[in-house]
Amino acid sequence: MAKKSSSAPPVGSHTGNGGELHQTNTGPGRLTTNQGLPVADDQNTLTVGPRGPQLLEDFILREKITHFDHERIPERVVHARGYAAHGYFQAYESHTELTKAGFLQDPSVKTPVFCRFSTVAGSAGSHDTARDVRGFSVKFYTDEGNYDLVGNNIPVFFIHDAIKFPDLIHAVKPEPDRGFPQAQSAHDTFWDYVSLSPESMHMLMWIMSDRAIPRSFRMMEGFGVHTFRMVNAKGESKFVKFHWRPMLGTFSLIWDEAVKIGGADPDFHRRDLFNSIAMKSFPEWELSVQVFTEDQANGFDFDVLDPTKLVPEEIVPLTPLGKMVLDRNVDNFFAETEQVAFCPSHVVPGIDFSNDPLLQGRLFSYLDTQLSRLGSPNFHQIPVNKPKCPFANFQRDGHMQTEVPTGRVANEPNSLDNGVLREDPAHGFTTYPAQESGQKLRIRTESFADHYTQARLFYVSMTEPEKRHIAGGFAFELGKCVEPKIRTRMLGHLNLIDQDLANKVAESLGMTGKADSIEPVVKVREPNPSPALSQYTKAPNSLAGKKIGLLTTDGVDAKLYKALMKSAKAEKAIVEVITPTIGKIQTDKGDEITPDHFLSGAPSCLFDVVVIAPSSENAGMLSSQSAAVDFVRDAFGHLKIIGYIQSATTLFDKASVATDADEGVIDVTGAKLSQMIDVAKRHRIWDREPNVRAF
Ligand code: HDD
Repeated sequence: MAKKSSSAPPVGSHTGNGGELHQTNTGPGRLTTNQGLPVADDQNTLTVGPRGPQLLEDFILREKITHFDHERIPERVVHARGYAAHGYFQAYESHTELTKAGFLQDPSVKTPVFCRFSTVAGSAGSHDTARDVRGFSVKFYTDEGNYDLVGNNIPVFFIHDAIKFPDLIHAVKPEPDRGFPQAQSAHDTFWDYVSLSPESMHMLMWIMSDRAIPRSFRMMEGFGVHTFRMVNAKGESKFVKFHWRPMLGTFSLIWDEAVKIGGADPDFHRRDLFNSIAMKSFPEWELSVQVFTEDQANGFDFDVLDPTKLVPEEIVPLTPLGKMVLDRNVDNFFAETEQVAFCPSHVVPGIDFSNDPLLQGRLFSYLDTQLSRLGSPNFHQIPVNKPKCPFANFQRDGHMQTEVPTGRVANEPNSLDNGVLREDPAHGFTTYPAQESGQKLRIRTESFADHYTQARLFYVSMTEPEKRHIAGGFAFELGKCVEPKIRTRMLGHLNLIDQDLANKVAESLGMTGKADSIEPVVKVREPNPSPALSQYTKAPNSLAGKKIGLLTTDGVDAKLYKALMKSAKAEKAIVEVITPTIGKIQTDKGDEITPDHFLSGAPSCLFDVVVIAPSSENAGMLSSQSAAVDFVRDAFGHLKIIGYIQSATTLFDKASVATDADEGVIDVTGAKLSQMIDVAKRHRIWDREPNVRAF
């Protein structure tokens, strides 16, 4: 007889629990098959003799492997990589005059929300810091049904009309013959397509700007993009544009930093969101709307139905509605984040659509895509998608029906079930009765024809560093295009947007004077700058939510360590300790510190601010590590505020960073630490940039 090898001890029950949201491993319990049969041995298959063939009879093996074989569902065709959390939304006050939407009436009510952030182009396993638009989707579980606000972190879109969406996405996704590049717009098919679609110019300016490489989901704005309607109880309607503003302020990465983070921590954004919520540092956003009437809209020099245009806040300021707080991480990534299904067609009474042709196409696409992605018209029964208010109708059956509807009747009207389910004209959703008439046409309206003025508006509203980064973004991406004709075409468009920008990009590419001549359909106008478009003009002077990396060694100065921890806490920032080895270190006073990272796994790009403070005994050892040299050099190149103590000077010499290089390199000995904390609130030393990255 073969000796039976030991099977793993029971680790917990994982039982179906009748549609409850959370299936949990509830501590020691019995491992069973999906049929509830207790499993005696989950480590060994059934064989004939100890080395003999496996038996087909082994239903335990087959059930386990079959389930595993079918674990994956199709990833989203766009926005495949995302991360989400639960939270709530609370209105500041009643907004009765504006809308009858129930969740905006009572400031004492907290409406549960589920919010998913995403990148667009990359597949589910791509890295977080790709240059891309970020999705910003919020599902409000209101008492009147689920309301989905499915937006982006950029207020405009590439195209006017949903019929172009498959082409746009095919162009940005990996090229179909070779299957690369992954999660990048820096390739020929994308730039060929957009350079042939002048309506993309405004969005391209945003995509090449710092907005496309956010520092954190927590530091990112969100926009509904389209013009929507709000309708009050009297039936009066106004147009609105939705805005989410992060309470921490809007911050971004530097491009070179984003590229390096992609390698050092591909999960940078999701880890950041998860950890912040786990540490109870809950991210918050203010929801606002720009409200305007149809008459006002008719007076604008752009069409509010055109999703490539924004309404400058200087023309229509924001009206704050309330605040969203994300305060709970998901229990299970697949069950919630992967299976959540957002649809712009999920609205509640008081919120309605406009005739924006992109929006109208979206109203079809999302419901449709969920059918193949989630495999059944019953995807609303998946816990994360299920309304939290009661819902009932006579829709029946279908794949994966998990409810058990009772009763003899599945139709209405009927006289057999005592009329239990009936329409409710008083409270039910009614479409705003907008007056519409006209011929059926397949044309592009002339009111959408100005593709350059708002692209220019964006550029002229930027600060100098932001302008530099836009030029750098264009140069980088066009430099990756192999076909020269794509570059010359794009330079032609840039000439129409801003001469200085076009010159900088052409010069960087070594293509001065090589632009195509492009005739705009309508004359480009000179816009008034909109300071609200610049993220750094309105960025708060603050360290809140940021991360300080302390690169140190055994024997670290206990006083400095404690003072740094204290100052960071006061500013709502955190400190993480990086050492050449990951084992515990001791301070010069003998206290133990467990480092958060070891040096080769934690380059300075992962931190907002760095402090370099080795003990004098270990300073030589630290400066012999190339990872430490890179740490300092990169922090300087990424325009970070760098604190140091005298023992770090050899390392600075090796990194060719002068300890008196500029106001951002600061000796933090003693009282000077508070000076560094003050400067660090400025996020970056922008004036350093021309010295480290010639343009
Ligand atoms: Fe879309 C997903 C945002 C235009 C078709 N879109 C998707 C997601 C976001 C957006 C945030 C991810 C939702 C999630 O987290 O699950 N999409 C936008 C914005 C647009 C936009 C702000 C323009 C203003 N989208 C757009 C168009 C179409 C689609 C014009 C098609 C006609 N979008 C989809 C989709 C996706 C999607 C194929 C893929 C996965 C999904 O819906 O659930 O239906």
